[in-house]
Amino acid sequence: MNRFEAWLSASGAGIMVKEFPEGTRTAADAARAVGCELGQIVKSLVFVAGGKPVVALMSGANRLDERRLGRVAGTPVEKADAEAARAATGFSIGGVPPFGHASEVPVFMDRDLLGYEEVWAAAGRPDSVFEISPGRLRELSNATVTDLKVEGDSVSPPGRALAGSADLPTSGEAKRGSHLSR
Ligand code: 5CA
Repeated sequence: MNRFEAWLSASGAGIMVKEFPEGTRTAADAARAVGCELGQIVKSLVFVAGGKPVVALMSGANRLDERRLGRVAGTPVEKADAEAARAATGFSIGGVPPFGHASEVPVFMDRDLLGYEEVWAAAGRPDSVFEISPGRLRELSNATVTDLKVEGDSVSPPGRALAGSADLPTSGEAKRGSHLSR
């Protein structure tokens, strides 16, 4: 039992951890293993804001806009390196859970996660995840729900939802004059 599983059983939250030998290290790996939408995977991303760690829970379909996180955190943020992420949460990247951290870390949550009935988050290891409703996720992580994504990510305009969506560049990477602009 890892420290997160110990936290879960002590919490009495009744959450079941599922292990996937094929690995759930990245959001794409986790979505493939679980057989859910990428957007249902919760990325627990560790940042440093004014020297203090903060965690952002992002839908797997979205990229985090660091300026937005900085605005809600009250000071500019930068990505924590692997050691800082581990020091703050007690877990290694690829398995950082959304709550049950080693220290009191403020948590911010991507509003888009509320659009799913159930989501899946890392359970302390790169091969384990658990299913939870976004409302319960918000409660247990004591998260502030806010808009954190790079605008233009994940939501396909009507009529474009399927055709060619795999080729769509994410907004920050969209090139002027790409084949997509008509
Ligand atoms: N288990 C999966 C799905 S729940 C998971 O933990 N995904 S994750 O997105 O929350 O964690 C991987 C993230 O860690 C990457 O998106 C990236 O933002 C971050 N990361 C990966 N490598 C590094 C690194 N060397 N230093 C800092 N951050 C990193």
